[in-house]
Amino acid sequence: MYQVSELVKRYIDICNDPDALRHLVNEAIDLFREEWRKRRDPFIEIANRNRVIVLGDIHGDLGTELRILEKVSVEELRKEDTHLVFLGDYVDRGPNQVEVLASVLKLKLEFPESVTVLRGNHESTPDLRVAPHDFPDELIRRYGLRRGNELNLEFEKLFYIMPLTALLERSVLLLHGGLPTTTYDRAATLQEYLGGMGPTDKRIIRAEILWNDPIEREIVRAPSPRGIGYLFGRRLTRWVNKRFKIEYVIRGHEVPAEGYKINHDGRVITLVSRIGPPYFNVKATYLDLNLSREDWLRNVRKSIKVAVEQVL
Ligand SMILES: [Mn+2]
Repeated sequence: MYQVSELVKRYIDICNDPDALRHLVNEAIDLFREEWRKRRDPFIEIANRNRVIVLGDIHGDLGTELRILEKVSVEELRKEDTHLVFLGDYVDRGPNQVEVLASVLKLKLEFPESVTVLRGNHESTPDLRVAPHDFPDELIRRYGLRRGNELNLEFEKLFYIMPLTALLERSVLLLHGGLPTTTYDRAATLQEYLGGMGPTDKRIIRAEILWNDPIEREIVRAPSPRGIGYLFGRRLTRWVNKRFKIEYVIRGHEVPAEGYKINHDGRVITLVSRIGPPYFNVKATYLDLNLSREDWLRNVRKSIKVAVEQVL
């Protein structure tokens, strides 16, 4: 009986071997591609689990990742009793960005039915660039110019096909940034809302899911200070709730000082699962849902747990 954190500590050795790392990325590409092929919906469905753990942005903070994964046993994942959801932003800004991304991919490959790895806006591709983006520089620093650049191209291929959304028990939507606005009032199904009704929709929706943030105004959307995506308002969240029976949206993307924040009458929950510069949050959190309880849906907010607390 051992914990997932122990497994991760063994996994990260792979980061010292660029060939093994490249092999891992290619295996992950094959797996994501296969999953897209089998899936009809734009979202990943997660159902019939006793426990679901959700992590927000990690940004290279391996220490916090380990603190969270030491609460989960390997056995739980193996039995498909527990499901792990990662909300994206594995890389940039942190000391162990390669380790964090590699460990998450290894977990996905080892337990494909028990792990969901969503894309964040820092899983950047040439058509959707994030700045500052120090991941390519980190790859060059560690593996040299030629190998670093080769690896970066492989990672970009992977980022293109990473999934964007997951749906838990048909009532909790998991994504990195926020609810898309472009199919508001047009989509009749959640498939149309998240997958779009044409190729133009698809591109815009992808950017919105990765970049949007909630705002406490009675609107659908407003321009975002990020220069990409939108701020989505209470009216949009209410519409999504009424039309698609989505009770909660769990997302990362922002770094609340207390490790989490609540918007839109409790329906939008932001988690951050990292600590340290360049941010000033004093707590890192994660969500630990006990779905074997009949009232789990009413206790989502109470299922936010503190992983690390900064002692000043
Ligand atoms: Mn982000």
